[in-house]
Amino acid sequence: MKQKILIAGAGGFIGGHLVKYFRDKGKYDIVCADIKPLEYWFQLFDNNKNFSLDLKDYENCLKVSKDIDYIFNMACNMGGMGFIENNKAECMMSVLINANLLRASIKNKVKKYLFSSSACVYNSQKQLKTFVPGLKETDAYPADPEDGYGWEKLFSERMCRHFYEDFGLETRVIRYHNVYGPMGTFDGGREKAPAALCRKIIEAVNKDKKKIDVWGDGKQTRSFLYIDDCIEGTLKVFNSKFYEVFNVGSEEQVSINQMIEMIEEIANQKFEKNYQLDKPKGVRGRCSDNSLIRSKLGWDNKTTLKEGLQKTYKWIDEQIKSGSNIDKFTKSH
Ligand code: GKE
Repeated sequence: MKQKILIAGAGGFIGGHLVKYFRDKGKYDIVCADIKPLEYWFQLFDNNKNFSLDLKDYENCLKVSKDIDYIFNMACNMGGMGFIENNKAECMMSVLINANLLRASIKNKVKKYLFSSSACVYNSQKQLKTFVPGLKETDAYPADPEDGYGWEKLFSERMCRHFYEDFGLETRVIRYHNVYGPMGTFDGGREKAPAALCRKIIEAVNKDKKKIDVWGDGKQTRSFLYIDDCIEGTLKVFNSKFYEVFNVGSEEQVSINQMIEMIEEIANQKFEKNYQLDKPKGVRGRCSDNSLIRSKLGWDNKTTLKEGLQKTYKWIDEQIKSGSNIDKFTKSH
């Protein structure tokens, strides 16, 4: 009997890559679920069971988790700063997905459940300066996370812990730090900084423009995790024996200006910057500290930001040039 895996949020960025990973292994029955209509899924494979439905609904959670061994819950209503800052209530509604999938996991005797949390749970007071020390897992408390989205993630992390302690469900929790790469959104309002800035520079090159828009003053910092490293880290945590939370991120902290310089090198062209101080900026500085996952699981980020940006830039450039089928990556669904 093949093991049966449910990927919730299979139509999204990390979910789509996870589906591909398991499909390439060839030894699993894969059930995929996402609220988006199938034509908008970033990666769609015919030989899986694909459900377009709303996992905020308990009955739908029961349906897709029937006879499932393992759940990867990547489903949530999210995006980059431009989305989460302006859609706090929508972001918080994702708590229903996690609550109902956890309940259904108990009912359907699921063996293990992974929840995708975020660096947005970290205490904002630790992220007031540029180039902050890396955030350790303990830095989420005392709680003062990103408003809306971050509170939902922190609450759902906590629910996973108590479903383990009270009901014995094996839960795993990962705090992802700004994951980027090919097959993700790059326009339309949900895009994050790496894809957005690659797209802006590609468009400037194509239209022979000399200036690009940048949100904030460009001095704010982040660390960005390439999707291949993200998938590897996800599997490490999932297959481990630990139900405590782990960072899965990069320790390569850069300012947005430094990231733009890397993209300019890839494009082989420099641009003037129009700094838009009224746009969503989020925290001033953020970076992962990987000490815990390095020491307990032997995982670390491998891809440099420059390497990851090269691949992302190339992919976005190809999408824009071909122009076919790009609605799903450029419109907010
Ligand atoms: N999205 C975007 N688009 N951000 C830009 C742009 C642009 O054109 N230009 C500059 N930025 C700046 C933003 O103002 C912000 O300060 C920084 O880049 C990073 O923005 P982001 O990639 O949209 O998102 P954040 O890192 O602030 O937050 C994200 O964190 C993740 C976890 O680390 C969240 O939106 C979640 O997507 C996620 O949980």
